[in-house]
Amino acid sequence: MPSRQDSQAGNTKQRIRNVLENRQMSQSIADAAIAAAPEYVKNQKLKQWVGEIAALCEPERVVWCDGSQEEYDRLCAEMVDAGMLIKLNPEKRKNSYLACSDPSDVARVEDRTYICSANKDDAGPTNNWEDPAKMRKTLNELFKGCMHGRTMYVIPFSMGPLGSPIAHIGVEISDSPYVVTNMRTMTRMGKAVYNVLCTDGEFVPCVHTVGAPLGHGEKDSAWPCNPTTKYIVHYPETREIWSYGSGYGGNALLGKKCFALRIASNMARDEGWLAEHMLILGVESPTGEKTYVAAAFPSACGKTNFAMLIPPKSFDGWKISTVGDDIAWIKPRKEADGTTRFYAINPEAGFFGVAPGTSEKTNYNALATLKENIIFTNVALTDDGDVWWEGMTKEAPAHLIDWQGKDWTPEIAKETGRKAAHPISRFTAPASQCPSIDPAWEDPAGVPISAFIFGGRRATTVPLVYQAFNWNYGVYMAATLGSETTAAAFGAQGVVRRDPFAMLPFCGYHMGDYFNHWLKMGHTVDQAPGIFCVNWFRMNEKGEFMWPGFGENMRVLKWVVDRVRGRVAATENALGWMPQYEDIDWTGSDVTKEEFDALVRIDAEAWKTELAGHKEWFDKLQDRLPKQFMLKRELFELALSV
Ligand code: SAT
Ligand code: MN
Repeated sequence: MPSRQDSQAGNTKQRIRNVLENRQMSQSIADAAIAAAPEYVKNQKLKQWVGEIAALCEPERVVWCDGSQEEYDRLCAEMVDAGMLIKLNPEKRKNSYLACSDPSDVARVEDRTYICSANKDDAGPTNNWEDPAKMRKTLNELFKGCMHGRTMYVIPFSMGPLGSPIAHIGVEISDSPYVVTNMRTMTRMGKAVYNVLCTDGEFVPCVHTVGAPLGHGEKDSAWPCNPTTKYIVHYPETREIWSYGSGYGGNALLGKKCFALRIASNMARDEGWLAEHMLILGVESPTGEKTYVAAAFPSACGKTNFAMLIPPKSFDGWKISTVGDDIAWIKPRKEADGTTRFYAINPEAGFFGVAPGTSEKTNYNALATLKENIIFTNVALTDDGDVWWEGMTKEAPAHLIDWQGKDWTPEIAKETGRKAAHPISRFTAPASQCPSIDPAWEDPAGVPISAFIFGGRRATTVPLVYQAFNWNYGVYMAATLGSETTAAAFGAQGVVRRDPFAMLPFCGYHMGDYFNHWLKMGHTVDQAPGIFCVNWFRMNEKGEFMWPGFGENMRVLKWVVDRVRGRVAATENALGWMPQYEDIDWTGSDVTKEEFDALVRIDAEAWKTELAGHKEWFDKLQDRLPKQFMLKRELFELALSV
């Protein structure tokens, strides 16, 4: 019988052997991953990182994506075979697919989203925080072997036109072919990125897994994800993103909210630029004069519609063009004449838009964008192999397969209230297919921004439009931007949620620091853009919208453009500068002076409540709030009481 000491020594030896074997196995997985890289991948840091992630996740194989049409078609065909995608009828919707997600994986998961800065205070009170060392330990355990039985894809992408001085590179590693195909539409993805990356270029590493390893011979599900464990993690100091457990939208397409907003907002603060949750549009006058504006709206405020607005018929010769529908990266740049202005790019290459409510009537351009090369997610399937969603047509088709794969008829809907499409079902569409796309949308230099617009959904209090007195007042206005919850999204109707700059879930650091950064950025340009607030959603006593919205918003937009061009009057009041009825172009409209006056009326009582709301909101950010905000709030109070 061996002694106790002998067996202890034996155990130790075995353990050492195991460690060495594991290390060897890890090394050979890493070597194989690196060996799979095409010869045009020259960046050593990238190769080493891919090797490390492969060793951790232990995928069955590694594929370095080239972004080609062949690759896209092959992956789609594989997903069709696996039951993950349905190919739509090519006569109705050429080269387009429908994906239906697991019902547990249908939206971004804000309560599982973390900003893991070294110092908790740097993440601020509006973000979830965890100690980075602790989070790394948690994730290391979760990611160990998480890609068993799956292919690990290496997805190189540029946020912004390749090589643009405003653009940045990321590389996403993912075990989801759905992510690869969506990233190809949403970003500039593929081989050409390696030319920019060269041998030692910088990139933001993004690691994603659906968190559903497969056992030997185990059949995959149609939408693999982890139903119980999800983490969307950002390390702002080291500019890393780690995402576990979800295959959906912003949780998984890491170039979008994770990189282009949460990580980029950190880069922007450190480097002196702005990474914003804004659309960018161009306004062209009949004389060909072009003015670009960037606008931020919280969700459910018609942001995509505004980005693709079609002016009313009476605005003959005026054109709106779309540069971006969701995100803007904005950097100050010195022009040849010595003046410094803000230039903006849309870092994305596609639209990941909400389908329900989109129709030829509400957004003709969006619908025209969706003719071909689209991936739909969670919409309904028609009997002739096309898609449908609530609000697409006035009459619903007589029969559909809903987003959960069940039979659906208008009668069933009436009885059960069951929607055919998920309320935030999506389309992934190439921006280039949008009829209103701006000719300069891919200009590496970006487009010059003349105005910022901020708008929320407010039934009362906030006027149709006003211009802030100056940059600092504008920053205050944007910092206190509020929007009322819609029943569909949050259960309770009419509660004002503060959504500063529409960035609440997307700012990757302390909101107070973010406001200070905006204040500072006003000084980096020679003439700061005008800042405007709009509200398309004011209601009368009967609960009816007072403003027609949609294309009619052009009337307000024209006033904004004329203001920054210095050719239209405005009247000063307690909030800022506001148009009188005669300052707006009403040709072809039946809005009366009385109606307009009601739309811009400032109700002092309502504003008292509003300012109390600002105080409550500021109290949360107290330690890092710009000092001048409290003063400004008091000045508003004084101005409103006279
Ligand atoms: O899912 S995304 O983050 O891409 C879109 C959204 O929720 O705003
Ligand atoms: Mn958005």
